[in-house]
Amino acid sequence: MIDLPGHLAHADRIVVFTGAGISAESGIATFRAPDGIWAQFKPEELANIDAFMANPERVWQWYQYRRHVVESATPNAGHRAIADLEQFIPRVDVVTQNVDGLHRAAGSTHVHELHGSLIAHRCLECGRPYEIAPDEQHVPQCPECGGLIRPGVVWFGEELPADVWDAAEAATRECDLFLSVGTSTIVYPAASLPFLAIRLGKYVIEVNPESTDFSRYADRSVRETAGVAMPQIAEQLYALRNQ
Ligand code: BJW
Ligand code: ZN
Repeated sequence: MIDLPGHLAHADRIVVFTGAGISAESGIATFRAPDGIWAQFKPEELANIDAFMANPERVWQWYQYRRHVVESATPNAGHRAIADLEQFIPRVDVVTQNVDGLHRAAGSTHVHELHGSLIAHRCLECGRPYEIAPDEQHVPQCPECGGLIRPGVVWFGEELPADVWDAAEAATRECDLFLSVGTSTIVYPAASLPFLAIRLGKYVIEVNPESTDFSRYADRSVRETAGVAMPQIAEQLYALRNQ
């Protein structure tokens, strides 16, 4: 059992900040593990605009493959425990770096997708959203301006969507408890949020089977997978509020 301090009985606003590790138990590979997405493909080769411009078809195929993986994945016990927090915590903001949509699929309602979505697409030229066909094998072109259609994710060197970032930062400033779950905490500006929470004196719990650059700053490090730890944390918070 994970013992949490009694003052968390009054945690009415919780931020759950997540990375690829929360979806590992749904069968979606993380990025930086030895068998992860980038063991074969380096981010600088695929997850940036230069790579797309140099070889749009190659980048498109890679995202097409990942979209298929995500479409057949379902939320795991970690996603579900986070969604269940809404049953007894007045406000739960999920700030995710993930592009797989599994937090919404699990039922979380305040989800801030910092790095966009694998399912959304837009025109590279005019920015209009574009609905892709289920099996779009080649890079489509925008019916309005002829521009190439790109995945709606945030690549290296690109700004995060300003409205999403502002909401994530505001939620961090206003929360009583900040959970950092399944992230290596190395990609910025997202990784600055747990550090901001610490600077503001929030209680911060990290859930990760491995230690990270952030671990020594966290008030509590839980060395477990999200699928094991999150249901226990949710259960503890429920017990604290109802004792
Ligand atoms: C488990 C588990 C289980 C396993 N349970 N846990 C210095 C040099 C060069 C660039 C920079 C620099 N400093 C800062 C930058 C900028 C750059 C950056 O941060 N680079 C760093 C790598 C150094 N950032 C950007 O470019 C960002 N934009 C920006 O800064 O804009 C301003 C600007 C604009 C113009 C010019 C200059 C500045 C944008 C970043 C976008 C990141 N996008 C990606 C790809 C998305 C699309 C796609 O999916 O293809 O987002 S990168 C990739 O990493 C993805 C993830 O969201 C992100 C974070 O990874 P995450 O989620 O932490 O995954 P992993 O794999 O790293 O970790 C998984 C963890 O889970 C591990 O710790 C495991 O132990 C754990 N785990 N199983 C719980 N069961
Ligand atoms: Zn267009």
